[in-house]
Amino acid sequence: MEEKWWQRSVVYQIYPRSFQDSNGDGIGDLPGITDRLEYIRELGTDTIWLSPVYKSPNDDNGYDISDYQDIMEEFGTMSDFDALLEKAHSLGLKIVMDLVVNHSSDEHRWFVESRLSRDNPYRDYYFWRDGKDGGAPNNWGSCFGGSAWEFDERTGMYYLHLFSKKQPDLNWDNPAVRDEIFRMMDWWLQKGIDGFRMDVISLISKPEGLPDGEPRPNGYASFELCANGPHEHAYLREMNRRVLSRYDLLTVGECAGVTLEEAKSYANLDGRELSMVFQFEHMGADFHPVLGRYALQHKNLPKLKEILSRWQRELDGVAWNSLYWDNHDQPRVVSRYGSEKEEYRELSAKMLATCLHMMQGTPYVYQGEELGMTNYPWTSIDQINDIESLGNYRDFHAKGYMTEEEGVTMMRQRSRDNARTPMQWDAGPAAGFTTGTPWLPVNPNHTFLNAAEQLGRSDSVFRYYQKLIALRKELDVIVFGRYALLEPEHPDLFVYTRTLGDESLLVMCNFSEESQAYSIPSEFREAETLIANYPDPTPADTLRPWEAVVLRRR
Ligand code: TEU
Ligand code: CA
Repeated sequence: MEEKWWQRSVVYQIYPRSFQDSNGDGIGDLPGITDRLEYIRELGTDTIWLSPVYKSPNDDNGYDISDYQDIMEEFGTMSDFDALLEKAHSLGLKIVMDLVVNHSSDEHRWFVESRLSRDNPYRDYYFWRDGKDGGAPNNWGSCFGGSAWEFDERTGMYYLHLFSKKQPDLNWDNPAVRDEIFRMMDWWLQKGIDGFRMDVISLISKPEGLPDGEPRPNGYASFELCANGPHEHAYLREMNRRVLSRYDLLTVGECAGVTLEEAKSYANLDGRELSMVFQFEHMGADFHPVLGRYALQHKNLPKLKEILSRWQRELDGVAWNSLYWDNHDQPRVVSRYGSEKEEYRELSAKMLATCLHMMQGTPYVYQGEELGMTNYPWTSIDQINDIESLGNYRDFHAKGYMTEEEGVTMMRQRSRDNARTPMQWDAGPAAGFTTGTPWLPVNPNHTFLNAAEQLGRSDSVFRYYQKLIALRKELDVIVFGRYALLEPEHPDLFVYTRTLGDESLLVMCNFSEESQAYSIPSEFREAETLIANYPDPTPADTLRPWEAVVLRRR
């Protein structure tokens, strides 16, 4: 199988609202991104995933699109986008757009038409159903809390929204919807973009008859019961046949509820569907068994290792992994699995980066992750913008699962807003993100945790990510080597090997603040150090707090 360009890529994810403001309104925008492209290239990442920049009322910060072929007012104009794309390509950077087609905004013209009457030509672009027993058509819950159905007075029916009520689900079973979406995708590809990240693409084929599901503690069935539906792969293969296969793209499906078995279809190396998927199993390793993500949980490293190792082993040679800790929906990994203590923050950030970037798959670096940015020290629920955090807190508070004080602690540990505070460019006001008032507060630690300071320091987290990314470009063993986990039960050490022909790597990561005894396997005792997060050589039988070492044997 010949190598695909995206198998050696490292992708940089930008959440435009929080990346760089260029006109002082406190909101990031396209010209701001264009001004920062050299920074992204210097890191060594070669592809940018742009979270949505299309017209949107911003009920879910752009993941509710009202016009797929126009740019959101606050972010600029289509000519700003064209300038960004042109400069990115001139710098050798590719642009992957965020395709949000499981749902549109309720302000999209299709939905404005659809809700006008039961016999409107656009009625079946969405899911409209009569109520049942005086309530919603079934017991499905929105990912953002509450029911997944909204009653619409005008025609006396309910419409489906797995996310917010301003994000009605599109009916992919309607061929007219697929035609519209494939035409729009091709319009963007004709402009020269280099791929798509596909939002909740695993949910587009709903179960036949929309049956009730197993209720969770909040009384509703999980939206994830829609994952991997009856026509899922047929629709993706149709998309591939009619659009994707005509270009050389990176396509990554964000697949809530995807299983390893399903991923072997979604991300199969035969190229019939997508290049890769974002799976969520490893993100769930620290979830509360009952309250899920939005509850305080403790890390369980053996569980995390088992999940990641299973995906590494079972996709090898069959399909392709994405590799991520952070994105705009996740709390910052340094706060989640590393240490915020100043003496350990950078060490743990480099350790976490090493653990991920030495695996097989395409790594994603989320804006600020390359600096070791941390969660925000929220003090009140009122500071929170995120519709998902607020909706889930509201449900749990109403059910008595969570006091307001516990809610604030939960936000500090779990809220998506932890990833959405402004990018920390320098120590100045608003961290150089804006000359105005930022839409979300800047983390106070920007006075010492910022890009300007790290660009000027050879042992910074930024410079460490730069080395990791350069190694992937250089070494086939990182891109294609076979993965094997060592010490599966160790509660604090994550140790694995990668092997390709006569060459092998030993990756040792200490996920704890304590020194851990570990004897380097004899075959690696004379091996060279490929990269390490401590300046001096690692002891032969100990891993120091948050230590990461990669040994290479040829
Ligand atoms: O996220 C899909 C999704 O499943 C999210 O609910 C995510 O898993 C969750 O936030 C983690 O707890 C995508 C986008 O990434 C997210 O920003 C949008 O809010 C959502 O779809 C709806 O478009
Ligand atoms: Ca702006």
